[in-house]
Amino acid sequence: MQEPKTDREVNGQRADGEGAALFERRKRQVTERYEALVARPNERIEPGNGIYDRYVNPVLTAEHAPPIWKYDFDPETNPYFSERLGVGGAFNPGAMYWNGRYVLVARVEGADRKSFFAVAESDRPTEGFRFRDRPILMPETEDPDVNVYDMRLVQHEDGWIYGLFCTERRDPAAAPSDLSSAVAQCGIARTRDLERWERLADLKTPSAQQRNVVLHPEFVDGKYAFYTRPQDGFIDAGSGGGIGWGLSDSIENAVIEREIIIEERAYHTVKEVKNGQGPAPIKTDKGWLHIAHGVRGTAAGLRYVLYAFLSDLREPWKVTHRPGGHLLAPEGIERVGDVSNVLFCNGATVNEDGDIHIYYASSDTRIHVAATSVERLLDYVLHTPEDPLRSHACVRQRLDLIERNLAYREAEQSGRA
Ligand code: M1P
Repeated sequence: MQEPKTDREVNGQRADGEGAALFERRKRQVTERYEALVARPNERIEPGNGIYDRYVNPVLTAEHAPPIWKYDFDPETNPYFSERLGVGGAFNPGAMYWNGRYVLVARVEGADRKSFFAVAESDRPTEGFRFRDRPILMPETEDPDVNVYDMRLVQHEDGWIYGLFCTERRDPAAAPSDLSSAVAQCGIARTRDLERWERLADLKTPSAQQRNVVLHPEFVDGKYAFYTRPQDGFIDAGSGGGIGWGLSDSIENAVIEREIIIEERAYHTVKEVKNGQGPAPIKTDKGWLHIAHGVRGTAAGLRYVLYAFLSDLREPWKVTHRPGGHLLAPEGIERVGDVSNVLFCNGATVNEDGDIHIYYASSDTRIHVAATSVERLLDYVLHTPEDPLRSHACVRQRLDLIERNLAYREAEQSGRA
């Protein structure tokens, strides 16, 4: 059968079956392309930097959204097999190693700019992620969210899996002509199976707005403990000096009365403008391993990188090691997307072998993975020197490394090493 070439042909020929041929052809092409993408193997990029290994392909993108989320599969109502509900991005996922599988709860963004959450899983950490058939229909509170995003998944010692996320609503104090001002707060939901979610009250804190709030996985002094990121406005952290910490008696109606800053912003560093806790910290015998994002201003706009730090095992609000500079910064294609020059991470997994997979998103568009281990990240945070905050001191720090290497090389050459 000859395939119709023009829209008029399709409309005119639907009755004799040629329009149906075009529908079937497009459906087949779209489905095959989707299945090939989901099955695509991934490859480690060698030699890496010794701290972690990047992978060639993103693990989850807008194209991983199943065709049934986007297309109407009925030829009567969709003769061209056209997209009806587009998807523009899949990024900033919460992550969890759960029952031997790698689980991501991605922030999926529709073409209408609204984000929603969806579970994607694989039995391999670096490839094979497939979304479940249905995204999460997150229950609302009495004050409905306009937008929800950036879930931090935490398996808490109380037995629940919590999802803490940003809930965004229009600023009720905004003038009628101001259609941009928003208020960000922390939404809280819990589940046992990632299917049925119970929505709890939004977190209350002394700060005007909150984003990047993370639940600590263990009780502290018998209370629920939170990493916060107080901010004056929706974008501007303002007097919100960095990553905060607070305790709440209850999780059903979580209230932080006293919020302290435990990880401050600092002039001329990667966290000059703002910062935020990434995933829940990873417990190790040397302390809690944290991955965070730091933001600085440039002539080209904000630049988001990831950095790491270690906090005390018994007093997790006390930071003990602050390696200088970034852990991961946008490279190559990662630098380009809906909001360019951004790496963001709110999900990492640890398996029974101590392998860590950092699921980071680039430029608010797609999700990548970096593979490392508890040992390697601990080595990084324990042995990377702090940012000495001045060029002169940075050169001294580097000269110290160079001198030790030159001495080592000399010893090696003379057979003493
Ligand atoms: O666009 C970059 C990031 O901006 C926000 O992060 P922060 O509150 O730290 O500025 C969030 O909206 C995040 O989702 C986004 O990736």
